[in-house]
Amino acid sequence: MWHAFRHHLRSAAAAAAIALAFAGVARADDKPAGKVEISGGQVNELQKIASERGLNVDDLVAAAKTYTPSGKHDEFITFASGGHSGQMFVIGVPSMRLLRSIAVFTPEPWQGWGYGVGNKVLAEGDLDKDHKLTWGDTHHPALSESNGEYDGQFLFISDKANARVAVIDLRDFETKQILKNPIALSDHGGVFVTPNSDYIIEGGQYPMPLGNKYAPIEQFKKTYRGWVTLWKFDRAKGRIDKDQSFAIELPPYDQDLFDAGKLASDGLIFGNSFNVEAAYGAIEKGEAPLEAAASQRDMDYMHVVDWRKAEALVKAGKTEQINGFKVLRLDTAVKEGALWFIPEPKSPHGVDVTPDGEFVIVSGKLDPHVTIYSTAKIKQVIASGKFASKDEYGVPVLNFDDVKEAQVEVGLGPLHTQFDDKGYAYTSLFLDSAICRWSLGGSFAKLHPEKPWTVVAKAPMQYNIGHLVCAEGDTTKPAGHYMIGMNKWSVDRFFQTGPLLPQNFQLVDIAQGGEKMPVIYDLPIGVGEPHYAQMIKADKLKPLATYEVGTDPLTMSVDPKAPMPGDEKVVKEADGKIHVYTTVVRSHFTPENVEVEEGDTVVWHLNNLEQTPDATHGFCIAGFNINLSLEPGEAETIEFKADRAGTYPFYCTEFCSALHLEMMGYFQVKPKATASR
Ligand code: K7E
Ligand code: CUA
Repeated sequence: MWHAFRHHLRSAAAAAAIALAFAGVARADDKPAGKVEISGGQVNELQKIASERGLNVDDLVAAAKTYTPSGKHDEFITFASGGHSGQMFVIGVPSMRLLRSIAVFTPEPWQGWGYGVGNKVLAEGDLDKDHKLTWGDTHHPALSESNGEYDGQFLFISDKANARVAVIDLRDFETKQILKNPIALSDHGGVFVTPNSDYIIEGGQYPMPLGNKYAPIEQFKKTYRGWVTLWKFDRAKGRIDKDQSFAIELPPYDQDLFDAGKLASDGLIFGNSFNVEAAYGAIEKGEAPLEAAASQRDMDYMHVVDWRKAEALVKAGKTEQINGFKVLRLDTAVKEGALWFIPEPKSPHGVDVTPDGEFVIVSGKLDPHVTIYSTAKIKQVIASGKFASKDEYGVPVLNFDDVKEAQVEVGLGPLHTQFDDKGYAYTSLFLDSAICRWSLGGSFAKLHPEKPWTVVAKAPMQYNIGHLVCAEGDTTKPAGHYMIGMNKWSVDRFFQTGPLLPQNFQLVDIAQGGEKMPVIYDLPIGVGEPHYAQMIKADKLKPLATYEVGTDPLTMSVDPKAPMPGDEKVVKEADGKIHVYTTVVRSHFTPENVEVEEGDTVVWHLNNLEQTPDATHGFCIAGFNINLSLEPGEAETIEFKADRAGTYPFYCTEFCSALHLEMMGYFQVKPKATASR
C-alpha cells in the first residue's frame, strides 16, 4: 500500500496538493499568495509525515483547505443550535474551530450566565415566579435579515421544551431577551424570520389545549390545537414587542417547521406538518403506537399563511385573548382568507423556500422524494378560489397537481434542503446517511449545466445526517463554497468517549459543481445536539471588542449606578439594603474588605474598568453561589441575602494577570447578636 501511495505522491495531483498545503503557510506569513516554491527537502518531509500518519493525497488537500494557521481568521461564522444544552455554539469555517458558546436558556458559569444579567433575562422567561426553568432545547437558529439577506445584527432561537424565544444581540453575542409563549408549553425549538425580520415565526409542534387547560386525551380532535406564533421584532429596541405579537390557532396536527416566502413569494409563510391523522397514541391500551397511527395517510398538509393578511386581521381587532396574548382563531383565519393547506407526502420534515422565492421544497421522511411546489401556482390557485376540498376543520385544501412543479427522487429519509450560488439544492438523507446535490429549475437553471430537477451527486455522511447548512444557504443570495452536515451519530469516527458519543459536524467543500463534494473536516460536538445552524460571512459581523466603561449589557448604555473610580463604597441606602460599589481592574477589587450584618440584603454593583480587549475579570463569592463574568467595560449588579454569618473569600475567576491570584477580598457577615453597626 505504501508503494502505491508513494507512487501517488509523485503524481501531478500530489504536487498540486503539496503546493496547496504550502500556499496556506505562505499566506500565514502575509506574503502574497502566489506561486509557492517547495524544495525537494520539503517534499520529502511531507511524504514522510503522510506515510507515518497514513494520509493520502485527498487528506493533504483537505488539510490545506481547512488548516488555519495561528492568528488567521475564518471566512465564515456558523451559529449552531445546542439542542438540549439550551445554548448556541459559534464555529469558524473552514477551520471548524469552536469559538465560543452563547448561553441562552441554560445557566452557564463560564460566562456568568444565570447570576447577574443572565438571571434577569432568564427570569423574564420563567413559567412564573415559583416555577423556574433551568434548561432548554434549541433547534433552529435564525439570523436577522434585511431584504432576505443576513445583516449580522441579531440571532434568534427558541426552546422546544418550554416554548420560549430568545433574542441575541450580535454586538456582544449575549442573550438580551427570553419570552415565554403564553399559549403553549412546547414548540419545535426553531424560529424563522420574514425577509426584513418584521416577525420571528415560532411554529408549534405538539398540540394541546391552548393556554394549557386540562382536557381528557379523548377530546384531542375537539379541544387540542396546533398554532404558529408571529413575534413582532422591534429592531431599534432590539427586542420582541409582545403586545404587537400574535398566534394563529391551527388544527391539532403536529406543525413542524416554517419558512418565510421571499421575493416571488414574499408575504406568505409555509409550514409542514405531520400527523394530520390527529392521532394521540394508545399503546397503553394495546392500540397502535403514535408513530404508526400518525403515518397512515399518504399525505399530510403543508400550511400556507398570508402573514400580512393575518397582521391586518389582528390590527382590526379580530382576535381573542388567551392568557393575555392575542390569538387569531382558526375559523376567523379561514373565513377571512389567511390560511390554506396543500397535500404533502408523507410524514414530511423540512420546508425550504428557494433563494428566488419561486419554489417551496418539502421532504417526506417516509418518501424518497422531495416535492417542489411553485409559489406562483399556489398564488394563482388561492386567487382563483378553486380548491379541491376542505379538511375536517374547514381549511381549504389546494389540489396537489395544481401547484406541484416537480418531484426529485433524492434517496431515503430526506429531511432538509439548502442552496448554493450555482443553482444547486442540497438535501440531507437521514436513512441513507448522505447528502444529495440536485439541480434547481426556474431562474436558477441557467447557473448549472444539468437538466433541472435531477440528481447530480451524492456524498456519504457519517452518520445519520439531520440538518445541513450551506453558507448563507437559506437567503436570497447563497454564498456557496462550504456546507456542513450535522450528523446525529458519530459511531466510530472518534475516540470512544464512553457510551455517550458526540455528534459529528462534517465540513463539505461544495465549491465545485458536478460530482465533487469531498468531506474535508470532522468536528465532534460533545456539548449538545445541534439541530440546525446558519453560516454567515464573517465580515458581515461587527462585534464589539470592549464595552464603554460602565455598560449594562441589557440596555447597552452606561448604567448610572455603575461605580467609577472614586465611587467605591459600602452604604445603606433608602431602600434599606446595603449597596456595595466595587470597581474591578487588574489586579484588584476596590474595596477589598466588605462587611455587612447577618440578615442584610446586599446589592453589589461591580464595574470592570478595563478597556483592553480580552481583559475579562470574574467575580465569585464562596458560600453564596455567585459567579459573574465581567467583560471589559461591563457593569453588573447582583442582589442576595447575607443570610448567615461567616467569612467568605471572593476572588477573580479569570487568570487575568500575573497577580491574578492576589485579586481577591473578604466578604464578612457579622453575626446579628454582636452587631454594632
Ligand atoms: Cu432536528 Cu430541524 Cu428540529 Cu430536522 S429538526 S433534524
Ligand atoms: Cu481578574 Cu483574575
